[in-house]
Amino acid sequence: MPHASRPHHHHRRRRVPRPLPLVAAGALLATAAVTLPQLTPEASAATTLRGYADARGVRIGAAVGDGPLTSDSAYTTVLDREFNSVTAENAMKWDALEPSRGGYNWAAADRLVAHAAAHNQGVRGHTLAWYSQLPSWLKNGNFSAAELNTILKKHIDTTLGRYKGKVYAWDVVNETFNEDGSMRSSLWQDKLGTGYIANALRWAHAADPAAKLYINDYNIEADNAKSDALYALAKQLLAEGVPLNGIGFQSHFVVGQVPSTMKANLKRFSDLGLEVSVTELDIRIPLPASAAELAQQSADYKLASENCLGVARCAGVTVWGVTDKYSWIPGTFSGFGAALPYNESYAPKPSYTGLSNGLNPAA
Ligand code: G2I
Repeated sequence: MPHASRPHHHHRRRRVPRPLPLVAAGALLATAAVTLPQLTPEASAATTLRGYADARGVRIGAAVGDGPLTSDSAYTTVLDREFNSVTAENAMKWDALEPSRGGYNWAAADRLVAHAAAHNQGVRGHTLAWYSQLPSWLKNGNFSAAELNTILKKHIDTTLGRYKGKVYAWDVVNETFNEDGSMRSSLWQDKLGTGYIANALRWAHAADPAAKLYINDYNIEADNAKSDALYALAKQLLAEGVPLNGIGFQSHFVVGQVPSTMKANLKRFSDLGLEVSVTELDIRIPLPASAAELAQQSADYKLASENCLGVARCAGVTVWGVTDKYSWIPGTFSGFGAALPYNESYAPKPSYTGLSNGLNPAA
């Protein structure tokens, strides 16, 4: 079976028939001759984030840290109830997978992939060729261009080979542009030139032909110099027959600042025939967050998710974490936080409702 980016196929494999949406079940109640599906726990899950996403055939994902995954059952309860997709927040980055040359550490990545399989969740793979979180043997190895090509191909072959059929989409390259649209300096760019992107996509396609292959970046949600440069690159790669399937819009926003051009910008990529996904959504607030800011954040979550889901080839939305308890924001943006749909005690915030309404076309 081809490996689909959308979750329908999971449902076909379910033992329990997929419950009808509650509205439809209510309509059926009126016609007494029809046997209702059993009200399984999944039926009440219709009003969860994943219930709405499943009903639309799209992904609602969360970035998952290995720490909370292995130590916090309140965390996994919410993760498994609300999300039909997971992304490793760090466990599939190069420094995590191959800390010493040839010395692989798959444990945390394997745990997440196994968890996802057990909870009927898809996995987004993150990430293969990036400037950051490279192991020091690679960063400081002074490799020639030929050696780096071999190393990158081996990394892609090994990683995609291990998870073949278990990862529905890969962020093959991550964060390749400067804000002005020029190519960002990185180990790959500096030694191999921009051609490494096409090579990485081709190698990834050969290693797992069913996985959707993405270029992922931040500050490309608006129509701006950076997204223009990415658009030109994407168009060129497609014209050259390079297996590029999608663009990931990270969407690390500040409250009240979802770009007004976001939907039109995603649409122009979708119109190229590419999938578009929001891959790392969070919306940070200066602390302490006021009620007005939390309400604005809720509207922002709704708008950001609708900006993607309202575009033809939107595959889904992933939030960069589940709860404010583990978010990367306070550690990086001093004085900011409260960026996610759940607070530190796992109470849903107004932003949960905003995201839920964004996923639910009837809201
Ligand atoms: O920076 C936010 C995201 C931007 N887009 C790419 C994503 O991969 C990136 O994720 C963040 C993680 O959320 C952080 O958790 O990437 C950071 C590193 O670039 C992650 O932080 C790192 C810490 O800096 C390290 O000190 C730590 O060892 O997490 C590592 C693992 O816990």
